[in-house]
Amino acid sequence: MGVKKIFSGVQPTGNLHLGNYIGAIKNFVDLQNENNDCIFCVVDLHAVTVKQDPKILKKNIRETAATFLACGINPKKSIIFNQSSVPAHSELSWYLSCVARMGWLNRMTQFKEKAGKDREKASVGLYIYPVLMAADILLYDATHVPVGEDQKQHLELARDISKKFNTDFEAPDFFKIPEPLIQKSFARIMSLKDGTKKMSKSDPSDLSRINLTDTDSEMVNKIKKAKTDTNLFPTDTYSLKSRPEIENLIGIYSSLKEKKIEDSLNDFKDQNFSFFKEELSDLIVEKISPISKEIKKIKEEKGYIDQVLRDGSDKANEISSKKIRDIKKKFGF
Ligand code: AQP
Repeated sequence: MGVKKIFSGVQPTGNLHLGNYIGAIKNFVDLQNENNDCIFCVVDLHAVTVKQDPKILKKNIRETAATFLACGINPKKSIIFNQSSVPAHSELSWYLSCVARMGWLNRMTQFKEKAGKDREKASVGLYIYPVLMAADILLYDATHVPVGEDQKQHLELARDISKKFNTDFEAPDFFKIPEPLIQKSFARIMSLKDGTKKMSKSDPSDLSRINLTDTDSEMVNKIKKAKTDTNLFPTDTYSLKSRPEIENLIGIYSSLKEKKIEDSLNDFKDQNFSFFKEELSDLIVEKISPISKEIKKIKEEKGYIDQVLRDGSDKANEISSKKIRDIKKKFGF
């Protein structure tokens, strides 16, 4: 297969965690190293769809960029920038919100989950979040978008918007129809405290997630306290269906070991959970500790993160301003 044009983003809404790493960033690095054209964005405009403290947001934008770099995204190979430094994202989002239909947005389950019961009080931005996401992707003619499973519906919407624009303006192929790249297994890492909820930056309990900035002892402690049950260690994948916390821990182990679930279960045959948890925390420390140390080092390099973001936004502005010029012509502006 030829070179793919990749776009993906991460919100600077707090410490990135093992779910972001396994579900998204690990995949970003692989795609980059397969020599695809990659753009990775710190999506700060998405972050402000819910209220943010400006000082904390500023820190989180730099921290997210540092995490990209520490995980292996190389600014010499990929474009790394923050969304608010490229005005074309907001501009295209407006044009596309005139193409997208209310009925399509009404179906978005993430809005329903995030807005909760008090939907009337949710920001309009939260409601049209998927339109901004479509703009992010279509602006760069991305052909493939690596995301966690939770973003699949938003990507389908981006495809629908792209098709409708191309039809409405009689411009077949003007926007690409982007393909989601969702990992077949381990696409959704769950909370360490509740196997039915996804691991999330905004979960009030820090024990629910492994942050990529955690120290070794914090990681070990969180795995020690991770919820399990009193039954014996599972021997087959079928029994995992009714044991979400166990399924999640074995999923994390298998993903980091790059093994099939069946083979991981075999590794721990006749063992107890405390032995498994020790092996799992050793593995997490082995994989995440170098990232955590690298994040710290990058943050101490004065001016480095700002320089990377500046260079990235120069490149992103150059590509996106050309596309905006063509889009404006289509509208008759
Ligand atoms: N638990 C997860 N398992 C697998 N993939 C995940 N992703 C997020 N959580 C998991 C994937 O990471 C990428 C970046 O996500 P994001 O930070 O932009 O948004 P999010 O999905 O809203 O992440 P959080 O942690 O749940 O943030 P908050 O709490 O702020 O809403 C995406 O590709 C996502 O699929």
